[in-house]
Amino acid sequence: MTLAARILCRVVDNFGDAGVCWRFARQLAREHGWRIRLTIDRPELLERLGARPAVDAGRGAIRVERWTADAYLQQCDEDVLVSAFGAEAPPALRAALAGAPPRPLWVQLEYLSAEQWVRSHHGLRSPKPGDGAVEHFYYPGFDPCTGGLLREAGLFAQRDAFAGSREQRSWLAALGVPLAADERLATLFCYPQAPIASWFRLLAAGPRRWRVLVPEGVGDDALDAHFGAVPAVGQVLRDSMLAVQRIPFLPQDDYDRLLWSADLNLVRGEDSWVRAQWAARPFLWQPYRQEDGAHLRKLRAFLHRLDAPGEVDDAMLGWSGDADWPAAWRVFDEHLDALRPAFARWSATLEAQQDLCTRFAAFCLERL
Ligand code: TRH
Repeated sequence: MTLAARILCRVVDNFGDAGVCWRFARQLAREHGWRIRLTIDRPELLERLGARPAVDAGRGAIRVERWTADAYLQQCDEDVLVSAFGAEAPPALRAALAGAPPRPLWVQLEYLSAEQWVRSHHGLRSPKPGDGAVEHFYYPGFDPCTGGLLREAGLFAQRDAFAGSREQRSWLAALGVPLAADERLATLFCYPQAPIASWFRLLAAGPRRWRVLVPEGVGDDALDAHFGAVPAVGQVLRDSMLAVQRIPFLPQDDYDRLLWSADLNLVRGEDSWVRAQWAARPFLWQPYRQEDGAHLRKLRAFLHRLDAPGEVDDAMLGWSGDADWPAAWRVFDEHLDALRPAFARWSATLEAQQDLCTRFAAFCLERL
């Protein structure tokens, strides 16, 4: 049975909230035939991510609408109401959930974490004391007891056909990126707290040649500090063994292609983190910084699951300011080729599990 869902998304910061909601909407429509109404306060972000609601919906349908005044959000005619990342239903819509009507099923889509507690919280229902409305908690995660990870059907086959292909070479050439046997390629998507300046110094000193691709809007202060300039798109700045190339912020599907092309991906937040795992190549993840240090707990929980060699742990902790970064980088860099199989194995382990949208569709059908 195909369903209809309304997804509420309020962008807290950056691209992740919109990025995850768009991916989720697209896959439910395309692969499960759902009719989706995505109500989002900053729909212009979807355009930057390359979203094409009219053509991307496959056998389903996607309508994107701007969340303007709360007043027009009075009721939900769909089967499922998704509050993404804590997006509160406005008062009139919230009142319509009182007494837990059979429809809509009200689901809180939560942030991704590798922590153990996610297993016991996923799927819980919580009746509201005031009016009997019932919310259901859906936690993405890394094992079968959680809500899973967003992964489109056929993604790995696309990746494997692309990597090393002629198409890849011409795609990179169109982006202005040469592939050279004696130069490693990295992509850099991080928060400003990362030790970017220190990394540039380390890379410049060698011993290997690296080309670092930096999307617009990332690392501007560090670029300015190291090179005395913030490069324009397409520009390449050099310092000894290091070349830094500014690239445009790409549509999501092209960003995947980029991750499938690099020797190392530096990613952040939630969605780019997952995409780097699907690339089956070495990556360093920087979690979104939280004042109480919760981001480091999340990082450690993930490293525990990844169970990779110690140099991976040290490098990720160093990149997030919780280990000696220069020392960790030197070791990581030296062992990069040997570390690659560990990342490929991790990707394959996760592939063996059902993806988030398949689990989500079953979760809703069981409860409706
Ligand atoms: O943008 P982010 O920092 O978003 C974060 C996280 O979601 C975090 O969990 C949340 O708490 C915080 O915002 C408020 O990082 P994330 O999650 O990786 O999202 C980036 C999106 O941008 C992702 O969908 C990939 C996409 N992207 C492109 O499409 N093209 C690009 O060139 C790049 C660099 C990213």
